[in-house]
Amino acid sequence: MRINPSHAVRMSKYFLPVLRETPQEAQTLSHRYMLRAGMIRQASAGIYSWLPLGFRVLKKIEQIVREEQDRAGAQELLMPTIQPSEIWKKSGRYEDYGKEMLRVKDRHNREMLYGPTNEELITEIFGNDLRSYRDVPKILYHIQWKFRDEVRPRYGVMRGREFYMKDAYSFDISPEAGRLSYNKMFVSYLRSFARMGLKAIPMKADAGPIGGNLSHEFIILAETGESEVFCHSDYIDLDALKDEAEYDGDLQPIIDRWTKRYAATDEIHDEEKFHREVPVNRRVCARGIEIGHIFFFGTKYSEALGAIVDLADGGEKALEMGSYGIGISRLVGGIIEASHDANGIIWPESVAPFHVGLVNLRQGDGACDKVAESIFSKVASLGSDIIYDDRTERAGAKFATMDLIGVPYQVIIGPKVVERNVIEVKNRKTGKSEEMSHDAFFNLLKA
Ligand code: P5A
Repeated sequence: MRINPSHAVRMSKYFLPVLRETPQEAQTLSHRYMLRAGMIRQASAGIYSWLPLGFRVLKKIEQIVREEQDRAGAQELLMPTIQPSEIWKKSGRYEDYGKEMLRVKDRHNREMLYGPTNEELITEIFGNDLRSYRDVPKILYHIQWKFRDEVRPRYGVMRGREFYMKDAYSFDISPEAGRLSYNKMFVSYLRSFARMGLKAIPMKADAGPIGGNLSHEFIILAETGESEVFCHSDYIDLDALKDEAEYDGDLQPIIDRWTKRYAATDEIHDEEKFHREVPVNRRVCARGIEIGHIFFFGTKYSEALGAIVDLADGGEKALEMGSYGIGISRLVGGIIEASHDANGIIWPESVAPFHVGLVNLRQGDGACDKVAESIFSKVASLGSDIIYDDRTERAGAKFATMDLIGVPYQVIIGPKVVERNVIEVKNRKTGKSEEMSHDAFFNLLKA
């Protein structure tokens, strides 16, 4: 389900409303850069429109999450944003959710709500067509907008009222089987975040209003994070989990290894324990952003909403369930917090809106235009996403825009390089420029 095989756009025609001034209303760096780079615009407090550049990043993150969910054996479906109140009354959460829940009435005066999460609805859907123990295990997920009327929406998309979430739900016959599903999601989270270039630290967490007694948060460290994190410095420096996980094998050793690495972070919120147990020169007090949260809560919803199966021996059993969330829209801000410099965003290649930014320093010059056009179409034909700055702007303004929007490779065309039949390629991350032949660059892209 790729959005586009290759996306090739000309900046002169692209809707990219870049701001020169720093917007006053934004308190965090990611929020400022997202506004300045023309990625989002606020519609109302905590509610944003996603402009073309921001939308592309959102969709790339979504696709990584989707691929890793599918790989773990989860099945995608799509539930609506609007839900009936009845199922929430059955689970007892209609009152519990209080003012955070956006309640609406339809024309028949029926109570509806904009879903803040989907435990009730998925349990009802799955439960209605459930017959026997042979119908499980299953993990179902969707990627859908949520609404929570947060008291203090802030930091742009990081704590929004309307936000985009991947939420998965597991159904199993026993707590032990449920734990296997939990482990699959745990590993798929490690893989998803690693693919986005993030160091996500899993830590034990409170289940809060979702319920249950087994829960982990996935945290990335950032100055503007909302949670306080205390941990041992040895546990921060992780290398990404790459291809070691096979979902049909036993995942528990992988999880144990990861959580053991973070043994100190298991109680990461516990400041006292931290001061008692971690040596002074190993103490890291940091702030973190919660990008994912997983829960195992047993039969809380299956009992209330009737997700009950017949057993082989004639008995009945309410299914054991877990739920697993990733903040897709929050991740856009989170990745920027983790990867930027004073000039703007530095996108990891896997989520970059464009791989290549083509800068023509002499727009209108026949030779330069010709070379730029040929690179533009060649890059597109190789399947890479490219944005071509074909405006008649000053060089300085063009460079500033490319740096701000964070495109990993900038290809710079000017009379001097054109004469020598080479191109200049700047790596956004290292800031280093290099001259190379056209073919050398195309090979780099192919690799
Ligand atoms: C798990 C999936 C749940 O809602 N039910 C379904 C469970 N968990 S959660 O922790 O409350 O949310 C999951 C993730 O969603 C992101 N998130 C938000 N992102 C932006 N703005 C918000 N206001 C917001 N609230 C939650 C977080 O990444 C969280 O980990």
